[in-house]
Amino acid sequence: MILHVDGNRVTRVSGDKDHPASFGSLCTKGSTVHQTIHTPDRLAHAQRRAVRAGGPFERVPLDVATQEVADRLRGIIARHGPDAVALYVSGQLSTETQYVANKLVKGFIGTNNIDSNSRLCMASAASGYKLSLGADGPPGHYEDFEHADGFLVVGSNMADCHPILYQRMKRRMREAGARLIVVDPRRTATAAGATLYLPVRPGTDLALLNGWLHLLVKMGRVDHDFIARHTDGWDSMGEIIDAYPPGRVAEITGLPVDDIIAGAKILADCPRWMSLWTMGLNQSARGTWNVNATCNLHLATGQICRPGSGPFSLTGQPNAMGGREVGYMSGGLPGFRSVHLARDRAETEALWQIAPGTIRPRPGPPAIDLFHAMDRGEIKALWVIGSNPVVTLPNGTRVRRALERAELVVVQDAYHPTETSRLAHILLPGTVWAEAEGTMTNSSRMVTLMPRAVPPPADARPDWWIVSDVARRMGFARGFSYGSAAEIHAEIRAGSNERNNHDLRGISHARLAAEGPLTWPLAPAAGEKSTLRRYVSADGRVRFPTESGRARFWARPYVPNAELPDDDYPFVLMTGRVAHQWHTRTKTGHVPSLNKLNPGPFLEINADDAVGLGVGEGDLLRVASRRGELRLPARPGTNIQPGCCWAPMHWNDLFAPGIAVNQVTSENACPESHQPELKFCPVHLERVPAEPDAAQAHHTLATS
Ligand SMILES: Nc1nc2c(c(=O)[nH]1)N[C@H]1C(S)=C(S)[C@@H](COP(=O)(O)OP(=O)(O)OC[C@H]3O[C@@H](n4cnc5c(=O)[nH]c(N)nc54)[C@H](O)[C@@H]3O)O[C@H]1N2
Ligand SMILES: Nc1nc2c(c(=O)[nH]1)N[C@H]1C(S)=C(S)[C@@H](COP(=O)(O)OP(=O)(O)OC[C@H]3O[C@@H](n4cnc5c(=O)[nH]c(N)nc54)[C@H](O)[C@@H]3O)O[C@H]1N2
Ligand SMILES: [Mo]
Repeated sequence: MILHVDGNRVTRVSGDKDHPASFGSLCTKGSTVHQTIHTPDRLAHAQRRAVRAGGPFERVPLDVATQEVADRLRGIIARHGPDAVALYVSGQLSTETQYVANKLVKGFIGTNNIDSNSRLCMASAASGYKLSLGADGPPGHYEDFEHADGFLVVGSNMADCHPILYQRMKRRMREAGARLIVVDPRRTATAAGATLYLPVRPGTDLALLNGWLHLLVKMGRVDHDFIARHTDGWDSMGEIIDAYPPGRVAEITGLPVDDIIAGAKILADCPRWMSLWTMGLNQSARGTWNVNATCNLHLATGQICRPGSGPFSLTGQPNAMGGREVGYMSGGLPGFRSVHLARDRAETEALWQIAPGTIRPRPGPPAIDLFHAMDRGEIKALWVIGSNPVVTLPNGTRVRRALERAELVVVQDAYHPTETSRLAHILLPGTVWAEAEGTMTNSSRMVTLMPRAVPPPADARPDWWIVSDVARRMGFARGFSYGSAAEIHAEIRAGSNERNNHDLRGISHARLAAEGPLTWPLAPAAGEKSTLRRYVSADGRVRFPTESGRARFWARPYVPNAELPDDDYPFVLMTGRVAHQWHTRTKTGHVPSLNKLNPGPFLEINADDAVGLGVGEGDLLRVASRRGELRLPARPGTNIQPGCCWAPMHWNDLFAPGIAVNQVTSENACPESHQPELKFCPVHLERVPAEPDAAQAHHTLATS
């Protein structure tokens, strides 16, 4: 992206034709992003308040605020131990910020209480990849889009959420006749362009994926040579393969037998195909299993480790990959290392120059449990950086209560108010991406250096700088005396981990500034080229980063969702995104052209169900689950199957009261990844009279 700057302001942005991932394309949110930098609600100063419940914030100098944060954290640690403190961070921060936050918590405070919003997003992909292939991260590259003959898109609305990649896929379909299968309970904009669209029942993808394995075996499309040379566990798959004939899969998924077979035929006929998925698979109580079952299909057919193939999870947030690399979830350490492994802990202790045995061997609580521990009073201080958990974690009432009970809540954001910053004691003013130097990594392992284009407003400072400043004031000057993001990056580079194929040695800020984006693994030698496919060497040898060097099959049966619809809660609510809004709208809420395109909340329901409920377009529906309720205007239509409804996650308490979808969602989570089931929530629907307040919801954020 190229920024056009006039004085201290970004006045316009345009696509960068030379960028090797976007080739100059921008989506609507990208082309308007300059309108989100200089807004009236930018948090430009630190603020604090003594009495939290409704008390006023007062502006304080940044060094007074960071000193107070340091002192109060130290006080809480002295009284209650390090496990009384927690950080909750974000895939929207630079890798350098994610790295120093993790280092402060796991290396210096001495707890593993740090988790990130990736827990709600990519955790299942991460744990699924680790189990199936040996390491986190997609094995292939965006370049594979230009070699594939087929695309299997499961639980991903790419047209709205990854529009640039969607265009890339459509081009391949136009130019090379590539075919597209879309599996989604809603006929989305992505489904509209499909060769074959499969309106699966929510939560039943595992049966379909296993059913396709069954059919591919029957069709003789299994690559026995690849299985024998590069995988373990095929012997254990017999029962699963036998158990999912098309008739049974049809019963579970609600799909016609012929369509299930047609899907298998497309996969069987395509010489090279990739699978692409996002939250429809990850945000499930069986998220990890969904990912394993997807990998099984690729391993069984040898559709991996060669151009145009492979399982490819599309990353949600701009830098969730960077965060996964530096281990910013509760069990991670830099270089895709893990707190579970003694060798990984020892290497990280050496990198951080701290005493052997400092890093604790047990992961801290994953996001949902972290807020439970706060609710129980065990965690007393929380520092949130770049996230809005009050409205993005499931069962929001409980999250809010946990924050209200905490002794200290610090929120480091670029805007105020947000639903979360309203509950803080201390606000720290972070920068947005155009105001600070730092790197981000995309799903293709391509690292881009974001230069500083404009100075931050008033007291706002780069997030890595604020974290390091608090760390120094806590007494950890030795580990946090960084003068620049480049210095932090040099340390990250020193933590490269070749066992996980994570080689950053050829990547530095200087080289990124001179040459543009670079892809890891990249060895330091001059002229060295990055490997596009991770587990294949230049001479074509395949080796997965497991003990045996082989990938692994996992038999993953279909299991029904934990909380199923019943007489009291007969509908299934799914939640997600629309094309022109971003998450909780702290940025997109400022852009009139985007708000014109997607002006407000709604509940999509099937037209026949709307008749049964007696509602028409815009009529208000009460949506109640076992945990809470909200009110949304109905949008009847035929794109969603009967018995299901769908609401966007974007409009929350700041827009209008009683509309935040996570008031009703459940905390049921995948046992392996701890990612919650945000895509499946049984609800009761009922027509209620229109409320004047809700109808007149304000379209811009309040600034008090
Ligand atoms: N416009 C826009 N783009 C974004 C974002 C944004 O906020 N706005 N956020 C970014 C982030 S962080 C993320 S994680 C991605 C998310 O990108 P996506 O995952 O593509 O978006 P979602 O709308 O969350 O969900 C995708 C689809 O999953 C389907 N689904 C629900 N349940 C099931 C199921 O059981 N099986 C299957 N197969 N499908 C199911 C839904 O109908 C929905 O169409 O988007 C990124 N891009
Ligand atoms: N029901 C339901 N809930 C969901 C989902 C769903 O599909 N359905 N999706 C989940 C997913 S995939 C995700 S990724 C999460 C997202 O959840 P969140 O991360 O909580 O949502 P955001 O609105 O992106 O919050 C980011 C915050 O960081 C601030 N910010 C932005 N840039 C910067 C910066 O550079 N520095 C600092 N300090 N702050 C910054 C923004 O102003 C905003 O307040 O939501 C999850 N919740
Ligand atoms: Mo996400």
